[in-house]
Amino acid sequence: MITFFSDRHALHAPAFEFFRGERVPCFETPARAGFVRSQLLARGHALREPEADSRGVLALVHSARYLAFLERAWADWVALDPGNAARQPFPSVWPVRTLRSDVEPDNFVARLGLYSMDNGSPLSAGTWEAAKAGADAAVSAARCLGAGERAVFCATRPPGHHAGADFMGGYCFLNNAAVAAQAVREQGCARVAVLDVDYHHGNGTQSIFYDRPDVLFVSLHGDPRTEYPFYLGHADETGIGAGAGFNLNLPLPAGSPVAAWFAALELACARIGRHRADALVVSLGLDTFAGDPISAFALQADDFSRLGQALARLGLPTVFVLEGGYAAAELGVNAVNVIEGFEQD
Ligand code: Q9C
Ligand code: ZN
Repeated sequence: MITFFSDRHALHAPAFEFFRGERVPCFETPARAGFVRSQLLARGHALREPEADSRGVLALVHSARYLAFLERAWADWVALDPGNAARQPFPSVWPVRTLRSDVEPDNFVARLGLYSMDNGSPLSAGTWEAAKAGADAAVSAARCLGAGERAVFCATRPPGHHAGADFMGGYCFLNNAAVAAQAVREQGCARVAVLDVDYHHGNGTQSIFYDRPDVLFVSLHGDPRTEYPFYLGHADETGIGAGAGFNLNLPLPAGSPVAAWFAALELACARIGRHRADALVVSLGLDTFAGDPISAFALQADDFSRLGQALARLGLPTVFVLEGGYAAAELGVNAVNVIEGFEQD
């Protein structure tokens, strides 16, 4: 399978995130991509540098003012104080209900809050470059499908599915899966399905396509009543306006057994089949693994092969986009198991 990988991912390397009021080392690290890369190479998969420029598609998925903020964010942070080059910015104020989000403040931390859903998406000097490389991979992958490829894997980080049209969140900045889906649409596919199998609901992807019938969004995830992102991902969210009926959430209780997860996957695949999609984008989160440090599903390494096989049976040109997964060494094995399971079927 064609696999896109850019070393530019490593430019996104914040040191800390917040957990229970304390600063802890980031879970979403450059080492994650290193484990995926070395497992791909060890099992004979060649890597390609993304060649597309995603700017045109990014403008269709994200707001202009969010993109402008993100591209300049680190420079603006350091311009406040040269000492900030060694500090991480975090938001501390957000425009929740009754506050205005239409006027962009001048204050940097206020703007960071405007464009963030949480304080859990740490920025570093190269965040824009790394995230942009991921979006470039997503567009490159869509072009491969346009050229007749059966499947492409974007082995990218940071992840993307929590990022909405105008906000970052959950370690995500640019929504690579949404970029891939939109780019596949630009390739002439009338109907696209996005299947999100990350442990966490893909709130950003859902919200980007919520009013659209051309992109079906289906997600399997930990119940948001107890799991991040908490404020979206319930079963009664089915789409709005022209998009009514084109959103399917399959939340499962934290701690659900593997059999329940695969039963939900079967429902997801049946819905995708009914969409008569021309292409599939998979938000490939691997934090459903039993050993994941921040999640609570129970998949084992060979379950990821089974996932790849089930996805292949949909018979669709497919873009895989890496999302979460924090059991670092096993991340590589599990990712390549999905890819090889898909190729085997
Ligand atoms: N410090 C993705 O998997 N909460 N994002 C973490 C532990 C946020 C996960 C709590 C989890 C976000 C792409
Ligand atoms: Zn996740």
